[in-house]
Amino acid sequence: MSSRFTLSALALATVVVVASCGSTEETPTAAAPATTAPAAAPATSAAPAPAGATLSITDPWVKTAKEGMTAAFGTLVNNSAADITVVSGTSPLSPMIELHEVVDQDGKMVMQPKQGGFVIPAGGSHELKPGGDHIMIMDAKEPVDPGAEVPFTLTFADGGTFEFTAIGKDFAGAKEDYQPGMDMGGESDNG
Ligand SMILES: [Cu+2]
Repeated sequence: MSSRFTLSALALATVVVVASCGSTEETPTAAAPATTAPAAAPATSAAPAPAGATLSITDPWVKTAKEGMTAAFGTLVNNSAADITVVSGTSPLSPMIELHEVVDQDGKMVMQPKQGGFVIPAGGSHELKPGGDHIMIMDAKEPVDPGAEVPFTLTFADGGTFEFTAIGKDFAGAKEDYQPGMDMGGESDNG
């Protein structure tokens, strides 16, 4: 009896989380297991739910830019019981999207592709922020204005995907991190 209540509460909580993010997130409708949830599923066996249905992002935004390099940020939230690894991303804004980290290289902060991608722990979150991990847009084909809506698709290690829309936002701090002249970790292209 009590386990049923727990399951119902969990299912409800999941629905609420997805609904609350509806304005910024496109939830895939494929493979929604809600209508066929087994009533007596043992709580210990964590079924491999489709990752796309269990990841969400809080406050997704992309730094405004005229063209060229910029980056997208937000907090990835894993609502599932298994780690989620994001291995790549795409956006109509640019043919070249990379997952970057910022590291201290001899006292100088440089960004570089993050080996293994972004890992969002089960039930946890992973913050993408200026000066830290970010979704790198290498070659924006059009300007990102304040308030612009930029769609992104993230792909997981298991092949699942997650789509969200980031909003264009001015950002003054850490400007040097995202300028074309920045040291890209070995690739010297100083003008
Ligand atoms: Cu970068």
